[in-house]
Amino acid sequence: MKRFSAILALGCLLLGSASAMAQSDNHPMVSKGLRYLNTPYVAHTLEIDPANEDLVVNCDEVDCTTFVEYVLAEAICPKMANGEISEGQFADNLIKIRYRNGEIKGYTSRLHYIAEWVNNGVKQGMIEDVAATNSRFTMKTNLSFMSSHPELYPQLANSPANVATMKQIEEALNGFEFHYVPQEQLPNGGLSWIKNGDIIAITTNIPGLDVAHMGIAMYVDNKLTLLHASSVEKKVVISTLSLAQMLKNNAKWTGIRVLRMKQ
Ligand code: 2YP
Repeated sequence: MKRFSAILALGCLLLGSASAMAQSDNHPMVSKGLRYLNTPYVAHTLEIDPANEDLVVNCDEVDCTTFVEYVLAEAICPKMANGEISEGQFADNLIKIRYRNGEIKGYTSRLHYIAEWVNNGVKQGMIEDVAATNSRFTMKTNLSFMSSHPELYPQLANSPANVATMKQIEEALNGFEFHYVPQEQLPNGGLSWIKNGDIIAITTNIPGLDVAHMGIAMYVDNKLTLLHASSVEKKVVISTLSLAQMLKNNAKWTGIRVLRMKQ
């Protein structure tokens, strides 16, 4: 396992102890996710060294995806006798979550598209696709966003080879159906089979993209809300709007995929 900044990883785990008392009765994804409340939203924290893809652990600045990844990596850690979790286990989980088959082999080995992030997580036995077994609605993958917008990604803008590899990855991922809940099928009160702590991936009509945002399902006063790193509020928040209302308010958001960590 490639070394990473142990201090930062330790920070992730210490964050846990800061307010472990709060919400201790909640699902681990919620109780550990709540510890990130008010953590600043910062994009591109994984793009530290475009020439050298290595594990980045930075729980002090998160985007929607890294927030879910850090919480999941911690939530699936077995607890040690003293209730702590090991830094090495956290890092190993994070590599399994973030990289294809748990192997860091350059920028394109990172699971950039959530369609593949989900497939990998299911294959590695870390998550299950609960929308697949509870919703009859499906979408088909049609991914091309990264290879058609290389200028948005430093590791693509300067590397035709990486763009070509991303194109191959996109082609391999395309044409597959996945289950989701269309926006108009999601009530403010959520659905009986969507539980606290479920991972929500918000589907999109942006050409070439499958998912545009992620977060953690959290019922508040019988309303299904989203615990997420908000690029609008620039920090981790519990949405004041219901998830259903958030979808209605964003013309680019079409529905949700629902994943669940395996305990
Ligand atoms: C991902 O974007 C990136 C990964 O490269 C990156 O842009 C793509 C296709 N993938 O490793 C990862 C972590 O930084 O972010 C996410 C992005 O959501 C942002 C982060 C957000 O809402 O905070 C994932 O893909 C989740 O939804 C999409 C969204 N990307 C775009 O909308 C282009």
